[in-house]
Amino acid sequence: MKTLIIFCLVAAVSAKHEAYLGWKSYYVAPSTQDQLQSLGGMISGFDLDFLSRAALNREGLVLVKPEYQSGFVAALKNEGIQYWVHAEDVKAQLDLDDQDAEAVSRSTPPKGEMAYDRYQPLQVIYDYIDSVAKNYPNLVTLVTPANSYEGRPIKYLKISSTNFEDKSKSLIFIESTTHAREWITPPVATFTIHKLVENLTNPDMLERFDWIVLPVVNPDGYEFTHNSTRFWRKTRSMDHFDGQRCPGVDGNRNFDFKWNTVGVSSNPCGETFPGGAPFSEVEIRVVRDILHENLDRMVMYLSMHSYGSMVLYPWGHDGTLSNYAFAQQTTAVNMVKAITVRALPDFPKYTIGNSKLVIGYPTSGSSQDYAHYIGVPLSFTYELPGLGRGLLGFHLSARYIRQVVEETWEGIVVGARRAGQLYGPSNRYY
Ligand code: 0X9
Ligand code: ZN
Repeated sequence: MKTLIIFCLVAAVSAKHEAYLGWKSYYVAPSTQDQLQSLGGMISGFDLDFLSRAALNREGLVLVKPEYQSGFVAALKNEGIQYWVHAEDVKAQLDLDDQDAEAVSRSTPPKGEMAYDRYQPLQVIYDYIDSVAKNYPNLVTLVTPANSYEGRPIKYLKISSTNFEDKSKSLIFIESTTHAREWITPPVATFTIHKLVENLTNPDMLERFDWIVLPVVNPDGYEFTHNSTRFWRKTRSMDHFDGQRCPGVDGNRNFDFKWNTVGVSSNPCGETFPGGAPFSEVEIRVVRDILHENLDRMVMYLSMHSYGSMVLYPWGHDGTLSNYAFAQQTTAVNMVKAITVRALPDFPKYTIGNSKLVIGYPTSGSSQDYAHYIGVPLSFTYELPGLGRGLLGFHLSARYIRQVVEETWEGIVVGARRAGQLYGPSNRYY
């Protein structure tokens, strides 16, 4: 009996991440704008899945399925794009990552508390949100506007020292985990809540601003990455047929701005499938509704993603700049300066700029562009720090979570101040 149990345990461990048998991951380092663009052009042909976006002289990390590896390598050679193998065996690397995570921490925080020494499952995040709302009723309102496709509640917090009643205050909206696998993003959101409610070291953040923080836009996908497929990116909706049934829509292609025009996959099984219609996804309608309901006071919107150490701004579909680009650029520079003061020396430096120009490929239907299009003056996509040369594994090791959330908070504070100065009540010139 004992032998049988041990056998079953071993079998269960080795069966994990089986979907990635034979997959490889590559670092790719384009060194000219032409190379960056041709790399972008290879995405659909080789069904590339970028875990970390490449930029000029900034290597990206890309997952490649077995059937495309030789063609992809040949195309890189043909274009003269520098590359090297990151993991010969993606499944084996994922197993190693799991061991690393275990080595950092095995403990679950007490119910209602948050810890930053491991990536937390959805329930821990939700227990934390619930308990903050319960313990600080004068500052925090919990909102559950809808359930996800699979029926999980989508929860966000409204944080305000004046119960959202002082309409002269500016408002900042932060959301994360549209992309399920980007596990460093919910800790950044919960740490923001912590710094606004439980550990207010920057009181002007509450005196001058109201906040909306939505830590998990895509709870179904997030659970799926924990329980089944580590690199799941999309939602889990099942509304789309294409001969075969493929679940999921890329939430960051589902907004109604230039929807389904560029930088999308028309194949429902593709990673950047934009859905059957704009706002087809209930999770994305929640983000849309928050934007519209608070538009008159919203001075800054931050959409948290990973990886790449980048702060990006509109327009993503064609690389042109909006009239607010100078303010976006200077705000991003200020945020990044504040982050850099606190950053670890061996982490990649942040890159700032227009999203298409920085990552070399267009995106349509993104939240960043939609928010700006409807009138939020400062709208940014953060690609949080993660992998870089010398950092192994597939996601930021849990030992760096605290570092990233703390440094990112410094950027948020500076960004909020700048947003208030530029577009706050006494200075609304938009
Ligand atoms: O492709 C995306 O949606 C973002 N990168 S990620 O690796 N997190 O998937 C980048 C989006 C940048 N472009 C716009 N926001 N328009
Ligand atoms: Zn993302």
